[in-house]
Amino acid sequence: MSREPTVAVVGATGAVGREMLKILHAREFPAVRVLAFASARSAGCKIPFGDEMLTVEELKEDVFEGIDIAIFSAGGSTSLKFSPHAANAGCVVVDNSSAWRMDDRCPLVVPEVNPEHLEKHQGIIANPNCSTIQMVVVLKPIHDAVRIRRIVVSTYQAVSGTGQKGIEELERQVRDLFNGREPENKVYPFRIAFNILPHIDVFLENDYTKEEMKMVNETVKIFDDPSVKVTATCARVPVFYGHSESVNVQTEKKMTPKEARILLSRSLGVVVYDNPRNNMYPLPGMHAGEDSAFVGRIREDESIENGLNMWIVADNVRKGAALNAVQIAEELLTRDLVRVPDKTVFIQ
Ligand code: NAP
Ligand code: 3JN
Repeated sequence: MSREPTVAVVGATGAVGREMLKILHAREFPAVRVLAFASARSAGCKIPFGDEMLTVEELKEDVFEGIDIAIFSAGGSTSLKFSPHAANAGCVVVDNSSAWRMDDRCPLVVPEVNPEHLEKHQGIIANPNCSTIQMVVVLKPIHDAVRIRRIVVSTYQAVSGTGQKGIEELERQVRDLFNGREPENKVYPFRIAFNILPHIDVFLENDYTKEEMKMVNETVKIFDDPSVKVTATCARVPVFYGHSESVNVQTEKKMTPKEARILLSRSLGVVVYDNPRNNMYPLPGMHAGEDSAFVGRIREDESIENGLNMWIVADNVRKGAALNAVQIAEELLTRDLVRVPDKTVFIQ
């Protein structure tokens, strides 16, 4: 587009929305104006955007006129209700929820992995789940080189994945335990402080959780390759920021750990941090606040042919959500795709 866009952040008062505003400012996103929207509860509140304070406006169906890009992070039901109105007003939506991820009309994009999928967007673009994003950034170069047949992943996810309320629950429970009080479980079904819960999002018919099936289905869509088989176990751990993942892959052709380190050290968005003899491996407590996916503990799976094990860590609120969404908006600008080709696709 020939002029700088007007950008809206929807869900601007939330954990992800606030991070989006920080990232838009820090990366000097070329916006002529940035607007903040949330629910009626927050209308009139002020939130920081660089040195400015933005006044939060109530999200309504008719607010999108004149807005070029809306980055949504306000949950699935809000997105299902409001994104079609945005697209119908000619505003391109980048949505952080799961609402549109598996919809064939919506590209599901990680800019380092499949930016070309943006070319066919019809007004709504989906940002993958945080656990999927950090895994595919690391695995796509391996898939391109030696074809991944199967992925077995176990996650260790921070409480910030549950938003502000998850962060507050862990803080409160730790304080209560140290003060001899019985902690209350308001957000998770069991105590999260000094515990691990193998349960993220709701359980489905097949006894997997929805979070686990998001990882399975989103990975196949992003790789555009149904031959890749994925199985996942997702757990919540008492960490504030940074998701960790133990990932095992079986590939068609062999790749040694040394070859994987060389390949990944040249890959976009990936930092290889792998020197176990000197206690160098990625840690959520070390890499929170950073933009890359960090990979270490790369080693051969000696129990199978052509197997690799690795440990991947990334800041779930940044690369897992806010940063990836802002990078999608940047890529839309670079590719001159800030336009809605058919405004009636989502509203008939
Ligand atoms: P959060 O801290 O609870 O914030 C929720 C935000 O949504 C708030 O700004 C809230 O506004 C707003 N909101 C809620 N209902 C709304 C409505 N009816 N109209 C307008 N705004 C509304 O949650 P979060 O951690 O930031 O996450 C927000 C969403 O982002 C999640 O629900 C999820 O869909 C997505 N997310 C995605 C990933 C990922 O893996 N990519 C990771 C985390 C989150 P008020 O302050 O006014 O209530
Ligand atoms: O729990 C995590 O670590 C990530 C959570 C993501 C999330 C939280 C609430 C709703 C999502 C998501 O992005 O998949 C959703 C959603 O389904 O939109």
